[in-house]
Amino acid sequence: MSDNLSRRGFIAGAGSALGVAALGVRATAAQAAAPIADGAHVAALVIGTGYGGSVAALRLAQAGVDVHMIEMGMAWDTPGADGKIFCNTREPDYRSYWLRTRTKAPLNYFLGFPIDRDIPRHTGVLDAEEFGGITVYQGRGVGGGSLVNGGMAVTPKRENFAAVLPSVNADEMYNVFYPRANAGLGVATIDPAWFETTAAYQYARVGRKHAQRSGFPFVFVPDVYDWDYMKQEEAGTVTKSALAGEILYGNNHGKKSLQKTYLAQAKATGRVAISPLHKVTSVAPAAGGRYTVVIEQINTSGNTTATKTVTADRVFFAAGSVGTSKLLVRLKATGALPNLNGEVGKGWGDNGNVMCGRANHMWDPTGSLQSAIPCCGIDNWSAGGAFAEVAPLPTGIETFASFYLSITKNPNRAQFSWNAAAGKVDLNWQAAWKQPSIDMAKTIFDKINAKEGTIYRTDLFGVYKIWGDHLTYHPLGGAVLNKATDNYGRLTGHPGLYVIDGSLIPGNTTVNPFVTITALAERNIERIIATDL
Ligand code: FAE
Repeated sequence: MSDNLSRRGFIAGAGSALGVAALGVRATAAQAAAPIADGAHVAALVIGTGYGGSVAALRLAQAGVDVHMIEMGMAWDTPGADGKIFCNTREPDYRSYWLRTRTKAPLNYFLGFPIDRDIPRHTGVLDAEEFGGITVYQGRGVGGGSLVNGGMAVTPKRENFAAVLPSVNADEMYNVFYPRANAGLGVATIDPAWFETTAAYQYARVGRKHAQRSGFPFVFVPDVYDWDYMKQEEAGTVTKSALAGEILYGNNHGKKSLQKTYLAQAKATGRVAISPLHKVTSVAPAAGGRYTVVIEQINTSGNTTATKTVTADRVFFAAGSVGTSKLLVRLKATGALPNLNGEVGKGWGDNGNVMCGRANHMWDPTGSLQSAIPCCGIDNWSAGGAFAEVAPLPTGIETFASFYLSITKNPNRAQFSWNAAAGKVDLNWQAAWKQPSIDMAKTIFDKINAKEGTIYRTDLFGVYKIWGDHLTYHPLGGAVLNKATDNYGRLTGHPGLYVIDGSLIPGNTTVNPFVTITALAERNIERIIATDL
């Protein structure tokens, strides 16, 4: 498509936005509330409502472009019979898992006993998506991963950035786009004085003591949780949320999910509509440089209730690393998007995630009250290739356990490929590929155990199983920047298609990923708006 043609496409879209605006605020609000109609035409269609999608929607709308966001998960704006939108980590119900009849908790044993339980099949908020060698946890719903994650909002150390995104100008990122992302997300750090005194972070202070006695740098980690709200939770003046174990299946109060930040701002422009319980199944070129997008509307049992075909001038893939990779690999292999290049599906990594617990002595309790929001970590990246979050075990009872999620420099990368016989996309990650992560995590915890005279917990991931090495929370890659796309996320071979989520990042961010996903999206959309509109 020529520049002129692409500009015409966007102007047509902007024109329809002006038409809606001329009808007044009520028409705009009605447009925002209604799901997308069969046969509709939109200027910009965004697949997914996580970090990348939310940044794209807000910035496009601010530039005057009408945006429709398509989200396969639920809206998560209506309380259930118990008055709560989300269920508690300790009492998973129909709201917890995406289309499963039994929970699949990341930490699935306690004292050696399995803790998973039966639940009704429902479009719940957490997807435990199983591939041959790994279970990939992802958020489902308006807000994507921000609905279920710990909110740890970490900017990588500048000296590590070249390994994270080698083709991106680090000066621009650290001077402009990381600050913009942190501001947009509402990132803040715990009050250090409160940290020293609150019972809710005794587990973190024990984690710090053990790290420092073994000579490891201990760092506070910023978060998007409202820290003042958490203080009020402790004081008993507001409804408890982080201090009541709300996290993995959604947080009802203090966490600033995307619904409260980027998406709230995007909706306030009047130009952004969202269709929840709608899943994109196909994108293919149409006449006039546009794209035909096929969307299945589903009910809360996951059954398709309608199939809609719409057209869009621009399509932004923001379905997350797994969602975007699966779509692109299938659409290339089945001929819908034949010009995508051979890099599509490659470069996928697990951010080196591995979990473990340590058994503390009886005189080192970690506390029965544990804030579900982590606030600190142990940095052994340069010496041992591991950054370990001191994570909570918010069971409500004293466990004498210290629990950690390590992010490691695991070099293994997997590839998504189309399995025509089975009609699905496979990922060739091997379970044994976690061994480098275990070895790197051991550079921290073997030393701490030796110093403290303690041992690993063997009862949290099975019977006599030390390592939580079967999963990741941080899928990254599959449509890597400057390989499957150009250096700003434009998919090669199909002008008007963009990738703007975690699939751009080649497998590792050295720390928790969403700040980098957000900052990269801010960088790319600024360029796309300036040059492609
Ligand atoms: P993401 O947020 O996953 O959004 C993609 C959206 O697209 C989802 O809402 C999907 O439902 C939707 N979607 C997928 N396919 C389709 C389709 N075909 N049609 C329509 N919609 C579709 O993508 N990261 C941190 O930095 N700090 C943390 O503390 C942290 N904790 C985590 C804890 C848990 C339990 C989990 C699961 C993740 C955690 N993460 C954390 C990772 C973080 O949430 C993740 O990297 C980002 O959410 C990825 O952002 P994307 O925009 O790539």
